[in-house]
Amino acid sequence: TLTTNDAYAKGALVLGSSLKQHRTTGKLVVLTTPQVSDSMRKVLETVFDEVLTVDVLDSGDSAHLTLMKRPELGVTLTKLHCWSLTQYSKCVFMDADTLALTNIDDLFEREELSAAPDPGWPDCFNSGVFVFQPSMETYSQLLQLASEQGSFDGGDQGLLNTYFSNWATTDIRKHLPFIYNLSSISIYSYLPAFQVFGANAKVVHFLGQIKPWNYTYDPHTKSVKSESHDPSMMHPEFLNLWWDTFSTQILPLFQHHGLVKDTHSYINVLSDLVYTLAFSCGFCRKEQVSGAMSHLLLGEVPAPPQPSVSSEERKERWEQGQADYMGADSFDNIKRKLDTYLQ
Ligand SMILES: *[C@@H]1O[C@H](CO)[C@@H](O)[C@H](O)[C@H]1NC(C)=O
Ligand SMILES: *[C@@H]1O[C@H](CO)[C@@H](O)[C@H](O)[C@H]1NC(C)=O
Ligand SMILES: [Mn+2]
Repeated sequence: TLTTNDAYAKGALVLGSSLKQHRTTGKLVVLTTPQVSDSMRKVLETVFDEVLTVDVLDSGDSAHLTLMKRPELGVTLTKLHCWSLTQYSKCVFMDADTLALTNIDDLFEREELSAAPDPGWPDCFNSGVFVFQPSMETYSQLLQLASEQGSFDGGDQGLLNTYFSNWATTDIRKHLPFIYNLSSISIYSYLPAFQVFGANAKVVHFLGQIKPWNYTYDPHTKSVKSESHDPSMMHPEFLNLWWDTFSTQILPLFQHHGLVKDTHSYINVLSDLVYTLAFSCGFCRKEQVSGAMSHLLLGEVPAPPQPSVSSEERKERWEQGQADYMGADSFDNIKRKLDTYLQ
């Protein structure tokens, strides 16, 4: 897989952890760019066998020259580096926003280039999951194509579909079943099919702008919080599974590597304060406080609201036990206020 920042690294960690949970016999390799922080890199090293840094700007090879001509292809060129992993005879690339639901080692029986059809244009393959064979020759041909023609969609999928242009017609064995790239979108665009075939899904791909790590998760109910009109909520079980994997397998690694240690002890102090305050006003149960803690811990706090009532009114409501938990009196705002005192 590939990650270009710390947010996608969370996805990569959950993906790697899901593959291990399903006992893959393959080695796990993640390509990273220099934007990934050192502490995140340490956590990646505990899940992946190899954590490689790819800096297209620094590489001084034809990838760098291509980038000079076509700066829009930055991430695409990084991804192409997977063809240079010639220490391996065959690989499966998986986007960092995918999750394995079962063992998928049978993919290694397929030949380059095997991929699932793209639901948007089924004669193109989707480049989120594909089987390939590392080769410096293919790598340099891909780079040459990139510099001469660019990519028709500006990304790797357009470029790869141009290079492997006979994918749709020459060998049906290179068509991975759609269940290897079950896009979360298909769940609602073709619900009857999902109800029949969804249970066989092997890989789920969280498409779109909002990724699993953008949701807020409640560890007590083991479910993500979301607007009811959010289409992903029709089948939240995949999102909940992603978060369950993240909170049980990955979060302890973050704590172990000090990524959340400071925040954690800080939250403990603050939560005691808030709990004391809340308790003395008699309106808040411990659960509500810990709910707020998990928001903070996972970095998903609601946007600070604009105060619509005067400070006096707020104080009055607070004292009457009518705190605006999700708004003006959210944990985040309380923390911000306490920060100003602590500083
Ligand atoms: C899966 O399909 C989506 C389109 O629905 C595509 O954007 C994505 O890259 C594909 N991913 C995989 C894993 O093939
Ligand atoms: C999702 O979260 C990442 C960082 O955690 C952020 O950079 C990105 O803008 C968020 N995306 C959306 C659509 O909220
Ligand atoms: Mn993706």
